[in-house]
Amino acid sequence: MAALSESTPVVVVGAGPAGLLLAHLLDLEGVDSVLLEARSADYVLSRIRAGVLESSTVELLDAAGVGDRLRREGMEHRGIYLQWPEERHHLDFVGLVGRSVWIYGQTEVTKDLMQARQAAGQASYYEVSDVSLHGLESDRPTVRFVDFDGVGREIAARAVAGCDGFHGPSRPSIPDRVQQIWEHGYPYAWLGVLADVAPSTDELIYAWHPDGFALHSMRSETVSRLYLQVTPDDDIANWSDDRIWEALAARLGDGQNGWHLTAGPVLEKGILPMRSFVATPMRHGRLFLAGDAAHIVPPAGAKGLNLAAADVALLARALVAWLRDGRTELADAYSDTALRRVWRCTHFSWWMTNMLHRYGGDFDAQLQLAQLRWVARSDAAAAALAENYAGLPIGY
Ligand code: FAS
Ligand code: PHB
Repeated sequence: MAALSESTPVVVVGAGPAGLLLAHLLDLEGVDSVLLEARSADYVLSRIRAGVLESSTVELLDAAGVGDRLRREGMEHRGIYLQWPEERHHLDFVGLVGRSVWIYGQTEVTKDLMQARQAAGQASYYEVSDVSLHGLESDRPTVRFVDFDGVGREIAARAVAGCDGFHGPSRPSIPDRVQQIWEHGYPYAWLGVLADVAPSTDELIYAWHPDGFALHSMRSETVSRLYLQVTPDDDIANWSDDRIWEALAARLGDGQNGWHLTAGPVLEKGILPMRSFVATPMRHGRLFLAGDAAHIVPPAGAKGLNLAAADVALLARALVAWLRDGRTELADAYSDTALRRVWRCTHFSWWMTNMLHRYGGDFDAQLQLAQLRWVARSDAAAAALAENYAGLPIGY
């Protein structure tokens, strides 16, 4: 049976933060889109992912009219703590570079954007399958898929936005002859826990320790998010809640200068692999990639979600200029412009990861400690970290 067909200016594949934010930014400028998502909305909302928003991301969400709840329920942080045995130093981002960061879960950002999508009344298909992209090198690309009811559909568009994450169909739709892949693996992973206990710190603690890295983050005044460095092949079954809290206490310096880590019920735990990955170019014909579909960064720099937001801020401007106003220069420059920030954030995330995770021998450890002392004691070095962490201006 022939597929039901329709057309729209932009098909957005993927309803993660990149796809939802792009569709919303386009809608604000009067550019219609159809959003396709393989999972149910509830499933997308149930995923525990990022939690730190750069100031540029917060400004973007504000400007897009979806920042109110963030401002009400999010937590503004002036900076972070860097920790190693016997030492903990606060880096005051506001003092160093005049920019703060906000703690507001990716789940909450996604919820706000889904509500905005609903309010906009634009077409969204959840729980689709067999998504395939066609005619990307023509001026009338199409996306085929099977909808929730099992009906085959085909949507013709002027542009396709691949916001379908690392495992989506968009990036692989770019021919190998055009695409270049840059990849770097890490000999460790993160064990992450979500715990129903008030954070034991007012701002995030990044800790270097001989046993491995640890991070004390949070989601609210009552829910903590914490991470431990583990080996990539480790199994979560090896980690009882007690063992997790013992390791966190040791690595975060429980008892140091009277500070104590308060343990609590573990709501969710899992092991997160780690890699740096960049696919270039981020545009091929009428296909534009954004977010994890084009790049993956290790989470130590808290860049994943923020880089996705920066991509779609650029892409929305480019598509509006082209599809509504007939000007193609921003769309033609999209890949090069976005990749400038992508490589900056890829470098920063690699640098934070290498500085804070145990690997190699004692000489490597001494180099890491020398680097940490430098960042903690040199305003110039601290400002460089702060500038990258708090977020470079969109369009950097
Ligand atoms: P996403 O992966 O969020 O969204 C892509 C969407 O496309 C998904 O909803 C997917 O279901 C959909 N899709 C896939 N295939 C499809 C198809 N065939 N058809 C239709 N839709 C399809 N960053 C941090 O800073 N801190 C963290 O702690 C952190 N934790 C993370 C944990 C995990 C397990 C992962 C994977 C990432 C984590 N990140 C973290 C990074 C994360 O925040 C990403 O950078 C962010 O989700 C990127 O957003 P998107 O590009 O929208 O991709
Ligand atoms: C988180 O809160 O999930 C988080 C915070 C900072 C990171 C990574 C993850 O660097």
